[in-house]
Amino acid sequence: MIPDSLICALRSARHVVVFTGAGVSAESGIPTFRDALSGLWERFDPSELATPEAFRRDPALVWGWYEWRRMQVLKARPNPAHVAIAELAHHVPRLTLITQNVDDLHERAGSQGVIHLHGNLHRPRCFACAREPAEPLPVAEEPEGGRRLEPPRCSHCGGQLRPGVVWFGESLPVDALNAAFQAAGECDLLLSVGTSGVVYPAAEVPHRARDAGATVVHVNPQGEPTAGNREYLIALPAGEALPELLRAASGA
Ligand code: BV8
Ligand code: ZN
Repeated sequence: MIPDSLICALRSARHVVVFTGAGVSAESGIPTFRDALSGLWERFDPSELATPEAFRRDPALVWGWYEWRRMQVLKARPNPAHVAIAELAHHVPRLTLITQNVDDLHERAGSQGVIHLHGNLHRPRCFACAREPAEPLPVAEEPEGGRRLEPPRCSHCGGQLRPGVVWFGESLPVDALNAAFQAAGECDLLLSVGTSGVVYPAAEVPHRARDAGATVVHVNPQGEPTAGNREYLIALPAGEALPELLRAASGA
């Protein structure tokens, strides 16, 4: 299933980058970014709901969506893909994990130093003064399909809390993006796992690795056939493909 040339590239790589999107969490039961709009939010397009304008217009609708997603994450568990990625770090000289996801399943699988390009669900902050709440937020038991929820107030200035994610039209955290581009530019091999590659500038990461001469592997059941002799497509779910790639890298 994994071509010999790719096994060879995996075993000789000095620096591997793993770049993940919502597909890596799909087998944990977390809907992919496009599928996250069901229930109360099924009539919305993510790029109109995941925006500061949507939050200003209807904070309870947007906060309710993120709390519903946060509750789903808290109920979910890392799947074999998250676990294999965490284990892979012990079988290659250097591994940089970059994710577009706002869940913490990579960390819960044991990955360290995860670069979150789009923030994370567990770090809400005040929309007005940007301070984070002193206490972690309680988790409301969400009804099926979710509901509107008034955002809590900032204990410092009384402003509304917002999710700690990067919305459309907002800049990515500069340090995270620079670290991601730096790693992409110097790696020998990049595994792109479960992303549709449509949102920029994050989607540039695999392109920079390819342009810098790295081998690029796309793990995606609906992936596009690849061109070039250093690009591979493994059209399997991440939960199957990553343990295979780990076995190939570790020589097991
Ligand atoms: C910025 C956090 C400006 C929030 C997210 C026109 C052209 C180009 C760009 C633009 C444009 N108009 C506007 C833009 C910019 C815009 C953009 O790229 N828009 C897109 C829609 C065209 N980008 C931005 O606004 C960014 N900011 O540009 O700032 C700026 C510049 C300077 C100064 C000031 C401002 C900010 C974008 C960040 C948005 N936030 N997430 C939240 O989570 O709610 S994006 C979100 O969608 C994800 O984080 C991810 O990045 C993206 C796509 O999601 P994926 O992870 O790829 O998931 P998806 O569902 O799409 O696909 C899942 C894949 O998995 C599928 O391919 C599927 O086949 C596969 N899969 C399914 N199951 C499995 C699987 N794979 C493996 N195993 C399985 N089991
Ligand atoms: Zn505040």
